[in-house]
Amino acid sequence: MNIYSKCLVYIIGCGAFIVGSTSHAATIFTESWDDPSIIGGATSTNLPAGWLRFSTGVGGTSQIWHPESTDRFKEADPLASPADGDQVLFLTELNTNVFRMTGAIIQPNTTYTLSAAIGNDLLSTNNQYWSLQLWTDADMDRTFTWNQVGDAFIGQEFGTTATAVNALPGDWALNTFSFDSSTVPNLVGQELIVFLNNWSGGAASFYDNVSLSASANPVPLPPTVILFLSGLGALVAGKGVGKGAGSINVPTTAHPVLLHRLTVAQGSCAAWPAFAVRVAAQSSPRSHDRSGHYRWAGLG
Ligand SMILES: [Ca+2]
Ligand SMILES: [Ca+2]
Repeated sequence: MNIYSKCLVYIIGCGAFIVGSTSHAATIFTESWDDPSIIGGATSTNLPAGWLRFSTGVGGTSQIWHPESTDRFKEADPLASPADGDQVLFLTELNTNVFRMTGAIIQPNTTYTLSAAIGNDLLSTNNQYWSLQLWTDADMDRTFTWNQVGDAFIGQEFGTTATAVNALPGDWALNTFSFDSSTVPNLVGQELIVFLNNWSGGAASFYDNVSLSASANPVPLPPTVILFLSGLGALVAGKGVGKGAGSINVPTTAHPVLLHRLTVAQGSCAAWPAFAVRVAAQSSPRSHDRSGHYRWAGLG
């Protein structure tokens, strides 16, 4: 098999894998805290639609802020990426937080990703006590009632963990928390809740570009489809002379469009993509057996 044939088989084989594994993330919501708009330099306690307060620490605030000067962040009007727009969510003091009932009901075999730009401002001493949390409305009362009453904590990205990304002072960094519902199937059917917190007194947390998305987990192609695409690659590649053991049977009625009927003889390679390479290493069909199958003998 020349290098062209090998590449062709690999390309077709890879195509089979990509088709089988591609999924698209669907956005459930995004929040840039820019609506309603407030004047430069001002703060507002009016949260955007959909957001509610759960608790506010002593002396703390949960508010929208429109930084106009660059005393806290290096860029303002607009903010630097991965933040954007002019406004942010600003939380201060112990366990000051907001939550959002997402309306998203957890589906099976789906990965949910919560992401946000997290700011490290130039004036605060501690900006590392933020957290991106996912909960479910386990008691189904359509609001966030914490686990003391019955809602369920799924998990979080917390600012002091090793995987968290804390920006340099004056900058922003993107952080995410992902949850695969296939790992906790008992949560399927419950509503997702997004919870944003500032965990420590004397600390401040800045959030922008909060988003939640859902992506169906990849589903492997059925073996027959992989065989079809791999076998098609074998036919296109044609005259392989590579080494290989085993054989592959093809119905005598086979036509390239019917290659989904390919069956792998016992003992031949079944693992993909090795299978595709092995098939391509076979010669053109030489004979067929009594069961009506063409047979490519393994080549030495
Ligand atoms: Ca913003
Ligand atoms: Ca609840």
